[in-house]
Order: sequence, then C-alpha cells, then structure tokens
Amino acid sequence: MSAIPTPASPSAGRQPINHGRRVVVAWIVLSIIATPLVAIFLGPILPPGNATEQAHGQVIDNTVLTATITPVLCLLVVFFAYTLSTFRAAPATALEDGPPLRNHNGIQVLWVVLTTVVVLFLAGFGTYELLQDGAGGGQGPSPVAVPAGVHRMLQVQVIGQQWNWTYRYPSYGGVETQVLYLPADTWVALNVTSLDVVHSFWAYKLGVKADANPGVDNIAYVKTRGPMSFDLRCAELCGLWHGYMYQTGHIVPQSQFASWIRQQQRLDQPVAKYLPKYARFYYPDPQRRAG
Ligand SMILES: [Cu+2]
Repeated sequence: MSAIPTPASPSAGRQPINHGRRVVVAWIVLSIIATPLVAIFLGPILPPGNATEQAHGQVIDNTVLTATITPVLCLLVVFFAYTLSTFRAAPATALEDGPPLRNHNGIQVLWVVLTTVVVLFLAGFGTYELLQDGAGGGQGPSPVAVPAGVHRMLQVQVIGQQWNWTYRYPSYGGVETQVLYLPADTWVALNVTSLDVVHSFWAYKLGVKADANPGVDNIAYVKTRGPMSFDLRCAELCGLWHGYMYQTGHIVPQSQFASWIRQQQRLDQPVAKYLPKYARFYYPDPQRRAG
C-alpha cells in the first residue's frame, strides 16, 4: 500500500535566511551614507576651533578620527537593531539557550587585520600630525618639532602663579601685561613657565595646552589666524583658587597689537624697575638664579 502523499509545506524549497549577509549589507549601506555626512557636517564644528593653524589642524585630525570610527559605530547600531528586532522572542515563549558558538577563523583573522590596520593608520597619522610644527603642544625647552621656514616669530612668555596668569614680551623690553594679546596672522612661540607650583596653560581655541613648571621654559608654537577672542584657563589643580585662573585672551589685527603693546610699555614704565629681569624661567626660591 502506498503512502498517502502529504501536501508540500509552505517553506519547502526556500533558502534559509542569511542573517549575517543582511547585517553586513545594512552595515555597508549605513556606513557609506553616514561617514561622509559625519565628515562634512560634524567635522567643521568639532573642537578646538580655528583661532590658529594648529587648532585648525586639530579640527581636521578630530574629523579624520571621527570619520574613521563612524563605520565601527554603524556596525554596532546595525547589529543591535537587527538582533533586537529579528531575534526577539515572543513574550509567551519559554527562555531557551541559543545554539553553541563555534570558532570562525575567517572572522577572527578579518577582525585582527582590520583593527590592526585602523590602529596603525591612526598612530602613523597622529605622529605625522604631531610633528607638523608641534601641533600646538608644549614641547619642553628644546622643541623637536620646530616650524620650518619661519623667519620671524613673536616670543611671548606665559607666566603662571597662584592664582593668575601674566605675560611678558621680551622683544618689547620684557614688558609684563595682565591680559594676553596676540597679533593676527603671526607665528608665536609661547614660552610657558611658572613662578611657584605646577600650572597648565590651556587655551583650547588656540589648540594649546602646555604645562607651566617653575624652572622650566616649556615652548609651544602657534600661527594665529584672524582676530577673535579666546578663553584660557589653568588645567592643573594648583591650589585653593585654581578654578579662578581663567581669562579671556585676544587675537587682534597687527596694527592694533602694535598700538596696544606701546600703551602697555607706557603703563609699565613706572614699575618696570621693580620687575625681575626677563629670564627664560624663574624659581620660587629667590636665592636660586633664574635661567
Ligand atoms: Cu594653576
């Protein structure tokens, strides 16, 4: 007696759903859309801004970093969205363990190679960018990354002390000012030092962060851009009124800077003789000689 033929099941002949391929396709599509959007729209508003060439360079660096991690973020978003929407168990279903995970050599190799390439690329890119005129960082007394082909550079000494910043301009007779003024479109060497404890000169819109240590001349190079004001503050806990060490600095047109510094020299004249002689750095102990 022959068996009774059973009707074909509706799923017979269908390919099983390839979830992995779906996730990869969705990831690639989302990455192709999101990465340029991040670079074009998010990049320009990333910190620190455009007050100096170095700050502008840091915005570009931050844009490259953010665009590089965008596909990684897209993968996480797609993976979680797909998993949560596709493999969600119906409320009445009993909790059940999933199938065991098996080793997958291809994915492991791909993961190691991809992450290694991304990390090495970012390390190389970061090193190259740091060596471009120091990228605004304090380089100590003997800078390694010196801007090439710069013939004129304005020296400005930034002095931290509990709890204020002052500035000296050695090319203008060592005049000391209460506010930081810089001329626009000018290369500036910021010589950061301290009279007492460790401070840190942080003018983020300039792209500058440099430790201020007593007895040390910590040099950071920047080329200013157009006129603008910028915040500066201490970024090293330096005592009771550390939080009070903030000021507003100004990048002004060169002619305005010239008249401002002449005015400062006039104001400074009656007290100039009481100022210590300009030196590259100073020590808290008056018995020790400044450098
Ligand atoms: Cu401080």
